[in-house]
Amino acid sequence: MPQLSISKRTRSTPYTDRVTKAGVKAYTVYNHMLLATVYRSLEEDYRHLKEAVQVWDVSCERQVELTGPDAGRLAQLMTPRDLSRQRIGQCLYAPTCDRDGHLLNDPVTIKRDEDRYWISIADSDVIYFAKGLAAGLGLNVSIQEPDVFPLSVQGPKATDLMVSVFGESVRGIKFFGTQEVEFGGRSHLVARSGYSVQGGFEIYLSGADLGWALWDTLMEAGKSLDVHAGCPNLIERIEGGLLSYGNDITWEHTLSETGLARFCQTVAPECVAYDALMTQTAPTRQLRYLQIDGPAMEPIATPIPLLDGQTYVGQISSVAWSPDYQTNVAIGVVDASHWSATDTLTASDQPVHILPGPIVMSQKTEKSIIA
Ligand code: THG
Repeated sequence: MPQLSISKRTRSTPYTDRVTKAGVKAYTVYNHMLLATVYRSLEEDYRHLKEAVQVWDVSCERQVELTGPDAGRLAQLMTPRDLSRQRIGQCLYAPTCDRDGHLLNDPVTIKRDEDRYWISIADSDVIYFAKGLAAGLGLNVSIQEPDVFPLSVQGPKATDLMVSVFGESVRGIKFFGTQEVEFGGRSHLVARSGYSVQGGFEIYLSGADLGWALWDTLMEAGKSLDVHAGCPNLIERIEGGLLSYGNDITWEHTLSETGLARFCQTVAPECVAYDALMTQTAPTRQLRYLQIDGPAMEPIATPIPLLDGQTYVGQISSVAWSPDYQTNVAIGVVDASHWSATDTLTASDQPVHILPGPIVMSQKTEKSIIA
């Protein structure tokens, strides 16, 4: 297999030394930064994530920090999701759209203060969009990538591990809520969030110099909980319906094609996409959660066609064999003409079924307690 040449452009993180020592087997590049994809094997990582607790280096979830009197205005220009009632310390999944209503990113936006926002981005250069809007509109705001490196703690034993390191108070953090914790003589933001549906936390480490200490402290404290280094798991995230920007959703898709319009029921008139979203017609294709009958399929590097007979009716962007559901789980975009198709769709000559939602619907218990 070809190797990935690592250099300054494929940025390392404050945890990379520990990730390497933990035996990482594969990396991807996300926001120009290393992101582990496999430690033991995709299936072993999956099983362990569902049973124990993992520490993930998700430094690549870079923060775009907006500071100044126009920070809130800029944050709202970038997303159709209404931020007007967002409380300080609250996280919101707030898709970024351009003036045509196309999706530029699907970040988590955190209101740190009245005039300070963190946009915790997926894999695209949101900072240029922010700087362009600020320059074009003459906004009074400073925009930078702060010295902040998220470390995620995910799995059913995540709360036990977090409590043992940061104390009982983190137990009280609700889904997409946050709290400040002290570590290494500095304050860091902790959120109940993360790119799995097993539940967990994200620690926004402030200051790269504390990376090894934070990693080692969590690993030491988690020994009795069978803690292991982990990473976003392809199988688990498809089962849970978590979308991957650049794979499942891209700038070629409109907000409604991605299904993320459900987070933007009230479109803020202040956002740049407002006119486009108000005048758009019904989508002719849309993202769907799929099941593909066996045999087990390998992960794909490029989309595969979704067919009805010989007719192209969409494409599959993510797929994995699910050991728990004993089927392939997938995400893809399907033409409107085939949203009700039953038993006629195929991909790679295997039968495809459209599901009403992610195959896992019941495990998201924490979501019932919205911050
Ligand atoms: N955490 C943080 N930043 C991130 C990610 C993250 N930036 C990049 C990427 N992940 C952004 N994409 C997502 C996708 C899904 C979710 C979060 C970020 C997510 N979705 C839940 C869902 O769809 O069920 C909950 C959404 C909600 O109810 O608001 O959590 O993981 N910091």
